[in-house]
Order: sequence, then structure tokens, then C-alpha cells
Amino acid sequence: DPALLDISWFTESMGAGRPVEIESRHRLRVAELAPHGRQMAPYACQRRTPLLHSNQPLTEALETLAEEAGFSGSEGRSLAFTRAASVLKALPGRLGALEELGSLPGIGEHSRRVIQDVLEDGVCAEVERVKLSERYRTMKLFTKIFGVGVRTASRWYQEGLRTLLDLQERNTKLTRQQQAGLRHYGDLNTPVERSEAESTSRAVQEAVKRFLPGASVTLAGGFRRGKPRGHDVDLLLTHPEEGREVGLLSRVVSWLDSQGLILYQHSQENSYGLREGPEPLGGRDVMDRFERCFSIFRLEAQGGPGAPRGWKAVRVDLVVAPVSQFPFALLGWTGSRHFERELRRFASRERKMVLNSHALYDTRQNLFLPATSEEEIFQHLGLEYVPPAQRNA
Ligand code: DCT
Ligand code: MG
Repeated sequence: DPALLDISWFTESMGAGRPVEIESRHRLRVAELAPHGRQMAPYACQRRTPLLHSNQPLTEALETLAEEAGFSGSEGRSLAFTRAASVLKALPGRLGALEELGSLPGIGEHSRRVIQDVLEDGVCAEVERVKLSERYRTMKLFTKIFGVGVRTASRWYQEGLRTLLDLQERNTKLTRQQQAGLRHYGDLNTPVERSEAESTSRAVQEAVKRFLPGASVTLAGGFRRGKPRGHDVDLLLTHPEEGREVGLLSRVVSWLDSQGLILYQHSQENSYGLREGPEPLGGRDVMDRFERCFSIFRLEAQGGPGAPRGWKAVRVDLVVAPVSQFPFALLGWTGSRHFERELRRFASRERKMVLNSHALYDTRQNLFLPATSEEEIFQHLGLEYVPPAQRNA
């Protein structure tokens, strides 16, 4: 694929487009023995992490601190808490005592203290303080607006804004995306049910069929990992014949729009071929270079007593992948976010390979390793296959 011949953006983007990864103190060596007599591998992509696990109170506390660190721009600290939480999610049973942490990888001093507090008192004072703090609460409120990231929320907080009403009354400058986010704030922060994700997928499937028979629509993201609800619907489009997918998205989106199904949309073309400078840090917006559409659908309510009116606004991401890149796109868009981060870290540190949602590149052999399925990508990486339901790291 000529688009992939120029790999400079590809390898550069790995460094520039991703949050900085902190060094793990635990290098890949003899897998360490976890409690319950099971081995706990150091990378999340080497473990099986089910959706439901036995350490919810502990992981919730750690993830609150991870979120708070993210709000303060401390990516390294945030990652450390996320790592610790992820390890606990992979435990086969409830952590009973602090001593059982001894053999687990990736649990730092601070996380250990938090775990100790929760084990001993049921809560951790630090976490409770964070949850009550004005800054955390405001940051949470603002970052839940579609189109608002940590930087914008932080700026608004500094300017003294505290509520959604403040945003409106003080005529804060909002992008078109943020205006839509604010307009549909309630709906977009009401979880999307699986049934709603499936009916969205069907609507897109029907539109796709009109313009390109044979093209497929795949539900990715949290729903593919078995989550019963999520914050959006992630859909991947492809066609078994390379190149046939070009031009599909705009037609599909126009048609859905003409049917009154779209409340907001922002499409961007693919940018495989473009040479660009370093991309801004983090965020799903710079995750990959596929042609895509960030949208808000107007979904007919499924009825029932819970439906206050006839429709509901739902966030939908449509992503188009050429079939040669599809397995990489599927792997990248299935998540979890932490599982993806760990896959890339494992690839780069342990295999000297560069993995993203487009391809896998072996820097020792200087070649791309093609794949026709997710299983093949795991094989190239020398990893045991982890099914989507076990990627809830
Ligand atoms: N992703 C990633 N890195 C990011 C953002 C996203 O690797 N910075 C991947 C992992 C999941 C996928 O993209 C879809 O992202 P989300 O919709 O944010 O996550 P989700 O797991 O589908 O969760 P939710 O249920 O909240 O939608
Ligand atoms: Mg999602």
C-alpha cells in the first residue's frame, strides 16, 4: 500500500501523538507469582481482564485518583494509578490483605496506601477529598461536554466558571462541537444501552447497503468487549475489496442526514498520505488517520416507560478502514484504552515493533507485518490471543 510506504509519520506519530509513557519498573522477566497461585504478567495485554471483577471498590478509588491526576496534567501519575487498578481487575478473586500485593507488578507506593485504606476502612480519605473538591467536580462536569478536553475545562475553571449555566450566561466562546455537546448534555451523559448501539449499527448498515453492497459495519469499542452500556457507539466500516470504501462515508452521512437521523456531524478525510508536523498530545482525535465522522445521532426511542420523549441524542463515531488495515483498526478500536496502550508499549519495548490502528512495523527487519485477523497480529507480537471480552484492562 503506497500510503504506508512513507513510514515517517507512522513512527513519528507513535512518539508525538501519544501520551508519554512512564517507564515501568517491572521489565519483562520471569512472570511473577500473584496470590491465589496464579501468574500475573507485567503487561495488561498479556493478561485476561474480564468486565466483571472482584475488586470494584479498590479499582474505583484508584481510577478516581487517575482521573484527578489527568485533570491536573500529571500523565505519569495518572498512568501509575491506572496500571495499579488494571492489575487488580485481572485478579481471579478479591484481594483480602495488603500482603497479597507483594508479588504483583505495577503497584507503586501511593497506590498501595490507597489500597490499604480501602481494605482497612472501606474508603480512602484522599479519594473522598478529591471527589468533594470543587476543582475535580467542575472538571468532571466540563469534560463531560462533547468536544471539551482537559485543557479547555481547566482554562474555564481558572476563569472562574463552575456550572453549565455559567458557560451560557458569560457567553463563553464555544466551538460548534461544544455547542452541540452542551445542547445535548443530558442525553449524551445518559449511558447508551446495548440495544441502542445495535439499532444505531443497523441504521448505518442499511445506509451503507444502499451505496456499497458488500461493505460491512462492525460494532467496536466497549460494546465489543461485552459492556452492557457505554458513552458512545464506535462503528468501523470496510469493504472486502481494497479501495472500494473510498467515498462511502460522505454518502452514508449525507443520506442519514437527509433522513433526519443526524443532529451534528464533523467529518474528516483520511490523512495517510499527508506529511505533517508533530501532532498535539493525546486524545482520541489524534488516534489515527482514518477517514471518520464524529457525530450525534437522533435515535428513535425504544419506547418503554423510561422514554420521556420520542428520541434520544447518541454519540456515534464512524471510522472507515481499507480492508488491509481493518484488523489493526478493529484491534485499536476495541480497547480498552489501557489495553491498547499496553499493546503498543509491549510491541515497542519487547519486540521493537511499532503498532497502531493502521499497521504493525518491525523495526529490526524494516518491514510491515500484514495481518488478516486480530489473531495474526497477536501472533506477530508473540502474544497469546486475548478475546475482546478479556480486554477490559
Ligand atoms: N482508544 C484508544 N486511545 C484513546 C481513545 C480511544 O486506544 N485515547 C480506543 C480504545 C477504545 C476505542 O478507541 C473507543 O474509545 P471510547 O469510545 O472512548 O472507549 P470505549 O471503551 O468504547 O468506552 P465507552 O463505553 O465509554 O464508549
Ligand atoms: Mg465507545
